[in-house]
Amino acid sequence: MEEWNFPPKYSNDYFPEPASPYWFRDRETMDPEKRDELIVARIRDVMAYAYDHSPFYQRKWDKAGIKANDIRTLADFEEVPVVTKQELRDSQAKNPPFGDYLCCPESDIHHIHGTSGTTGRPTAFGISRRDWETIANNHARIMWGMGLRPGDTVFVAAILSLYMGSWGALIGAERLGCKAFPFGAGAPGMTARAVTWLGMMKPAGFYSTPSYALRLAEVAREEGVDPREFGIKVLFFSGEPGGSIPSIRDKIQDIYGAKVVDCGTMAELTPWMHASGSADTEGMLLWQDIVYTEVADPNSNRRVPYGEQGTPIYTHLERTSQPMIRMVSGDLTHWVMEDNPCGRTYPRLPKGIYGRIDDMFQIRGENVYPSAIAEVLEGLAGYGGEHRIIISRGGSMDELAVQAEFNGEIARQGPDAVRALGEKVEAELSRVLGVRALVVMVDPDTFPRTDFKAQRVVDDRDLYQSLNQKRGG
Ligand code: 8LH
Repeated sequence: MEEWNFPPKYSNDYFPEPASPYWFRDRETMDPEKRDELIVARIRDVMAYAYDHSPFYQRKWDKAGIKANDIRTLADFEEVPVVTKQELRDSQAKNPPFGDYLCCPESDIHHIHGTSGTTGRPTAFGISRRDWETIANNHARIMWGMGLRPGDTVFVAAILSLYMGSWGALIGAERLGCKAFPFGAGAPGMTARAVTWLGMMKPAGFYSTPSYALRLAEVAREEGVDPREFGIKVLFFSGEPGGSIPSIRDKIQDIYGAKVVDCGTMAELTPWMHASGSADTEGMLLWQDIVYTEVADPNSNRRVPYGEQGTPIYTHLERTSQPMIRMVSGDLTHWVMEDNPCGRTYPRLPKGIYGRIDDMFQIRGENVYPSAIAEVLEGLAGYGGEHRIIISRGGSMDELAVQAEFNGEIARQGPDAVRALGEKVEAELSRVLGVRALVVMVDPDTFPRTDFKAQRVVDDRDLYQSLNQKRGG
């Protein structure tokens, strides 16, 4: 059962040999050049299919003068115009509710999900039953690679609503033959209840955002529970940077006594686990035979060489309801092609996805990512677990201020310890970022915690001025 065709055919009772580290050995370990040839063939298949079924792709490619059959190499594919989130929103506004890139009859839709739509019109995902099963099979395969096995309990600690993260983890666990536990998140008091349930169920697998795993550990400790008692073996995270940031990953691994696996791209690109680490390989592997990923120059939308940084552009090779073909993410990462400890022959994102181009800011000529600040803070003993990043303009240049919590231990030691920690934070930030930040230490638990993705950047000129005055600047 290791076919690789478009549309894909999966048998829902297939399992690899129990001792195999791979679900589909050939697909995962084949010569990358051979895989690239097969990817080109799959790209032609999916493009021909999308052209036949969707006015959206017809318009786009007719205008660019491109046909599926023109694609003979991966370099040819770089000529295909990218798809943006805005185009999807426009298509859905004109052709409600699923847009004219829906490639299956509306009657085939089995699940509706969507973006949160906190700004502007949300995007609706119409997922056919066939695709739902494909996603489940893809995710089961990748979760097998993380070391999860049939019979394991998998605890899903993310909201089960519009968000595809939680559902993707859930259906992967179901297909893998796990005891799937859709615990959810987001209701008042739910984190304390999660502590109780984790203690009762002792799951092998746990899914959430990295921020929420840290939050949960704080609540467990407040309840007098050591998170190691949950007996978790694998924490797999998506939704935000963290799982591939060494200081955060190591801290969480230490707190839970479990392995952290980073995964996840975009809801539109579900099966979103197609970028995922494995039991033996850190960072994220690009499972290119499921979704073909190019790390590209954001100006030219052409691939950058391995070793360089760019934005991921994604192409579904197995979806048939709303296939995304060269969807540009606006995220930032860098990719490498090396031998991977797990033996899979995929390219890898050693530092995961570090953030969005939109979230990057420039301070005196240096590019600064919020995740780099989190990385520094999480690596310092005495950090209280939350912070805010304030970008402002003090005079003619942008300025950076960081409000960081100290922990209870530093609070007990008194003001000298707080001051010393503040100086350490300032020195470390300046060493790592290459720019000076105004650092203000704040009491433990100053900032609210999140049960989803952390939002830490505040773009606020007035706040900068008042903090600077408070600090005597
Ligand atoms: C990430 C990561 C990651 C997502 N490291 N940044 O959770 C996976 C899917 C369902 C998801 O979060 O989709 P959504 O809500 O469309 O958000 C996509 C964005 O989230 C993506 O563009 C990234 O900026 C971020 N993200 N997983 C770092 N493992």
